Amino acid sequence: MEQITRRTLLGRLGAAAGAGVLASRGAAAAGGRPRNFVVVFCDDLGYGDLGCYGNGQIKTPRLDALAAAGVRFTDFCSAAPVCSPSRAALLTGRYPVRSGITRVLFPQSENGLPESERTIAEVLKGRGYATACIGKWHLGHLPPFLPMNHGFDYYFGLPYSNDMEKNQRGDPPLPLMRNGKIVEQPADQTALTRRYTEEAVAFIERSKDRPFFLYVPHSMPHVPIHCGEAFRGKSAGGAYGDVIEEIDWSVGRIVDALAAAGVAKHTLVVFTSDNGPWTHYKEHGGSPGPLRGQKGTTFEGGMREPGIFYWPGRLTPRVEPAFASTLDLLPTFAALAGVDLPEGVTLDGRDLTPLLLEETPPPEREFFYFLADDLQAVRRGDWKYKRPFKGKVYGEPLEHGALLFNLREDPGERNNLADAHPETVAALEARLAAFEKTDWRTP
Ligand SMILES: [Ca+2]
Repeated sequence: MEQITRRTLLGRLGAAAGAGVLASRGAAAAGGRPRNFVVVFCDDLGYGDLGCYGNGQIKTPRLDALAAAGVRFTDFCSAAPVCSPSRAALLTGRYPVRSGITRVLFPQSENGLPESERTIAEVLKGRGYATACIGKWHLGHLPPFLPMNHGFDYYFGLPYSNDMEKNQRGDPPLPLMRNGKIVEQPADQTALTRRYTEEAVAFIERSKDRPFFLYVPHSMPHVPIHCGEAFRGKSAGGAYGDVIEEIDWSVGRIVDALAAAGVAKHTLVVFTSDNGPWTHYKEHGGSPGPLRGQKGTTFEGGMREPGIFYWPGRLTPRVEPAFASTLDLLPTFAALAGVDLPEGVTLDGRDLTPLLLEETPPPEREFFYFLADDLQAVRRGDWKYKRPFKGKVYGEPLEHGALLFNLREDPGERNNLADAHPETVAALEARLAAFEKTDWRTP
C-alpha cells in the first residue's frame, strides 16, 4: 500500500485545487459550456480599410457592428510584416524566429512550419475541439506541413498566396485544396471569398454540438484582388473596396451562422489581418490610414491591424487602447478553454482574458518588430524605438537613422524624438541587443 506522506498529500491537494481552477476558468460563464473560437484573418488588409477604423468610402457595416458591440483595439499588431511568418506567429503564439518561418514561402519551398511547433488547433484538440482551417495556409504546401498535420481536422483553401502562379518562376497553376487533395486548378479566384464563407458556415453547422476552433485566413485582399459578381463595381472604394465589402458580407454570414446554430453566446470571434497593406499596388492595395509605412516594413503601417473581438454578452463594448497582438491568441484561447499551455515552450504572447473580460489593464510589456531574421524595433509602453535602416522595400529605397516615437501621441511615426530622449534610445537599444543574445530557436 502506498504510504501517504504529508508532502504527497499536500501535493495532491494542490494538484486538485489547480485542476479546479483550470476547470472553473474553462467552464465559467456560458453555463459551463466550452467556448468556441473563430479567427477571421485577412491577407494584406490595412489599418485604414474598414469603416470602424476611419475609412469613409469602403462600407463595412457588419464589421462596424461587431466593433460597436465588442472590443475594438487601436493598437493591435501582427507579429510580422509579411504573410508566412505572421501566420506562424498567430498559430504558435511565438515570434517567427522561434519556428524558423521568417520569410515568405513559395511554391518551390520545401520547408514549412516544423512538426515540433504546437498550434492553437493542437492545443485545443487536447480538449476535444473540432478544428478547421478554411482559407490560405501558407505554412508549407508539402504534405508534412499542411493543416491536417498541424491539428486541423478539416482544410479547404489555397496552400499559399493567390499571386503565386508566375510562369517565369515555374509555378504550377494555382491549386485549391480540400484536405490533402487538389480539387480545382487553377482556382477560380472570383469565387474564393464566397466559397470560404460557405465552407465556414457548413463547418459551424456540423460542429455546433462540440466545442470548435474555426480559422478563416482569407486569400483577399492580397493582389491580384478578386470578388464575386454580386460585389463587382459596387463600392465607392473602387475594385479594392468591392473586395473588402465582400469580406464584410462574409463576416456577417459567419456571425449569422453562429446565431442560427445557437452558439453565438459561447463563441469569441476575432477579426484581424496578417500584415499591413501593399500600397506599392496603388489602387489595388489598401490603406494604412494615419499610419506610416506598408507591408514589408516595421513601421506601424506594416504591422498594426484592425483588431476586433466580438463575444455577445461577455465583452463590454469599447475602444481598447491597450497594446495586444496576434501572439496573444494562443494563450488567451487556452485560458478560456481551460487547457494547459504547451509545456517546455517559450511563448511570446499574453493571456488577454483579464483585459477582455475584466478590463484589467495589462502589465507593461515589450513587443519586438522583426523583418525576416532582422530585429528592427521594439515597443515598450508608448515608446517605439526603431534601429537605423538602409535598404529597399519592394524596389523602393528606404533609409533612416535611429527613430524614437511616442505612439500614443504620434501613431503616425512622424515626430522623431531620438535626439530629445537619448537615454530612452539607449535603454531600448539595450533591450534589442539583450533579446538578440537569447537563443530564439530553442523551444
Ligand atoms: Ca499578407
